[in-house]
Amino acid sequence: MTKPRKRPAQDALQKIGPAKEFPLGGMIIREKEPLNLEMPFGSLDGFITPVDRFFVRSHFPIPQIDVKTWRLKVEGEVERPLELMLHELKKMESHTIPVTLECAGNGRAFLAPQADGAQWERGAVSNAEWTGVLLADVLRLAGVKDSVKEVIFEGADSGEIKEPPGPSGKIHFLRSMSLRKAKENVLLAFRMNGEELPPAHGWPLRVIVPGWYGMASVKWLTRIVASTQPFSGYYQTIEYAYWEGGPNAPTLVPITEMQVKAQIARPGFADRVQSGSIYQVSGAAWTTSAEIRKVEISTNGGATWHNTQLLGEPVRNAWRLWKYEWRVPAKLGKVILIARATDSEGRTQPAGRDCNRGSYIVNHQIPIEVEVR
Ligand SMILES: Nc1nc2c(c(=O)[nH]1)N[C@H]1C(S)=C(S)[C@@H](COP(=O)(O)O)O[C@H]1N2
Ligand SMILES: [Mo]
Repeated sequence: MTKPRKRPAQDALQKIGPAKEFPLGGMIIREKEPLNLEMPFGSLDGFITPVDRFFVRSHFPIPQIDVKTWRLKVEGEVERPLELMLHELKKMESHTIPVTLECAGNGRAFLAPQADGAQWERGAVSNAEWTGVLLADVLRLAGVKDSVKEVIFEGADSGEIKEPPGPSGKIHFLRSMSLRKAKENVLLAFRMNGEELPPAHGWPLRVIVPGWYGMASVKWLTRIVASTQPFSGYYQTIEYAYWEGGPNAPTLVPITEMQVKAQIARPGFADRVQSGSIYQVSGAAWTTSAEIRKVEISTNGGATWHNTQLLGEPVRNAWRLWKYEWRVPAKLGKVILIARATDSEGRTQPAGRDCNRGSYIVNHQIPIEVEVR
């Protein structure tokens, strides 16, 4: 019997090594080293994004990890510091949950004036089913002390920050969250869509923070530190933070929760649609710790809106697919489509951009212009 051939893009994600060896079929390549791949969002065809189409966001090269020597360290203000091996984690009670990850820079390419950073369009968002252990269970094993305020996560990947202001020398990718959030629903995942976690997505172990932008879901996890102090590392302040007005002056706040958003998958920018036909407009919508209540669509640039049909069942912190049967006008010319989502907390996607968000959290309504012909 011949071995089934894997699809090329999947092979790419399974390999560790110089990115130039990767066949990157099907994905939009934003950067090869470090590897940054965008999901072709127009290919959205189901609730779960296949591993070979799930976007990849990395700041440093994929680290080489030997699972025999790899350990998850849990240290800092804990009663019992731990060094866990992968098979020990796999013996603990496991949980499987679908979670949508969106990079906080998704949609950056639509900002004007143009913002610095990877020019993500619609595809730095994907949805997978993650399997792992609850962070809360690991923290309980270690015995977190009462004085602890934050939990810090460190990835094995490292590199130099070339653009100022950054510290000199190599740094790792670290992020933190409050102890309260850490005990909520955070997963330490070793499987993705039922497969072994691929190297590009954090093998052998990654954090999955449901409802938060992707940067919180630290990949290639090696260390968890329980701390009594707020953490203000590079990826928590200089990057992945925004300005929020305060009583005295605006202060830098780390990015956390995803904001309500709908994206149109089809049609795409500058697509041609047949005059007088029925076109099935489709896409996905997501929010944080709530359900998507409605997704509306305008086919006349925002003048009037129609409800779309929400598909499947609501799943917290995973996207909801939607569709709309559009009676394409007979008149030829350009048409502007806009989608907007509202969640069960009454939050609606804003029409305009909030400038305090810098080059992150792009959730305002994005018009898609198509041509009727
Ligand atoms: N160790 C480590 N974890 C990381 C990153 C990274 O560069 N290094 N990138 C973060 C960012 S910005 C995002 S959006 C998600 C992307 O996860 P994915 O590549 O599995 O899609 O991983 C996060 N975790
Ligand atoms: Mo990100």
